[in-house]
Amino acid sequence: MPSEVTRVGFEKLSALMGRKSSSGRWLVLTHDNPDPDAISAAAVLSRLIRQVFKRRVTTAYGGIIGRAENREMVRVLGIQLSHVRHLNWKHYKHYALVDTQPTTGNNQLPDDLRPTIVFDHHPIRKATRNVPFVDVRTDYGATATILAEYVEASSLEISRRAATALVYAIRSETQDFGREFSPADREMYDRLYPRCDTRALARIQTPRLPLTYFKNLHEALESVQSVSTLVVSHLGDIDQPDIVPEIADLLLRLEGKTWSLCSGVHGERIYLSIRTTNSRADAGRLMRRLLGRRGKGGGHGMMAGGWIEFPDGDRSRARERQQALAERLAKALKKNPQRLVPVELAPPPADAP
Ligand SMILES: [Mn+2]
Repeated sequence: MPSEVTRVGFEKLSALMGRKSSSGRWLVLTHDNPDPDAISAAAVLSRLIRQVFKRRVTTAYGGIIGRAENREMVRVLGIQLSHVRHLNWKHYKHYALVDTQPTTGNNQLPDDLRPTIVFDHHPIRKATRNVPFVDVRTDYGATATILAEYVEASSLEISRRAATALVYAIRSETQDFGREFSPADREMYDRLYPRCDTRALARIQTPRLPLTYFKNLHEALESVQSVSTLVVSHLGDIDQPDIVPEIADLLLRLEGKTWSLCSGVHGERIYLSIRTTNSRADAGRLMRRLLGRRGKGGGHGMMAGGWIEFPDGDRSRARERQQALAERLAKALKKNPQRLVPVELAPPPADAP
């Protein structure tokens, strides 16, 4: 059943894992503020390493698992994840990056440590070419699909929990196949869906939401701006960066709009997300252009994320800088930045009688 590419990849991976040099502890690492794609793919790779290749392995992430859906997924499916701040890098002999690559600025792997394995679906980076085992498929909608194919190529049974995690990953990453995906994602989804726990899936998709979620949403709606088909919103201090892409997704659903930008302040950084309905766009490149040298970011054609650091940690002019970034995006999209003006969502209060 697995494709030729996966069959060959799995053989290569098995050969690597069979060598004596692959002994010692492994660390499987997601990108920061991991999404369902990164979480499920990392969990599945760890299971392969542990159960098929018989190596000791820890699954870890950096940042915050912020979205209520993602927290629910980890809780309901019992996914074991460690935060990197509780780990000692020296404790591990090998590192695997999942849904991210070296030098992207969105994972915690120290620059002087070279991963042994990279699984991803973002554009390949120069630094990835020196990695012993690489499977990067930019045409895939989800890294989860690649790892699910590896499980199929192995002797491992896909558990109900793993199937549920992978189905949710493919669904959320491709926005129910409304965004970039390949036939492989669709086929994998169809094979996995009958094996997943649909009640758990429903719970993951409609979790209880903390008050801060409504606070952020309110703030975002109060600060909507627009020029032609671009819609923008800025958030002040946020307690978890994941809210930024969530708002960007929501804004893009506004009728008549084809581009959205959301930004928010967290720690020493401004986080940004760009979304577009244009399937021929290159949002990732646009994001990198926007951020310049002070930031890091990237993405796919229709979605991108990144962050930019405050010079000298000076956060006092955050809003000004957020607005400048929005204006730069407007310009890049050939829209007049001066016409980026607030959108009134409710009529102004009627005059008192
Ligand atoms: Mn992904």
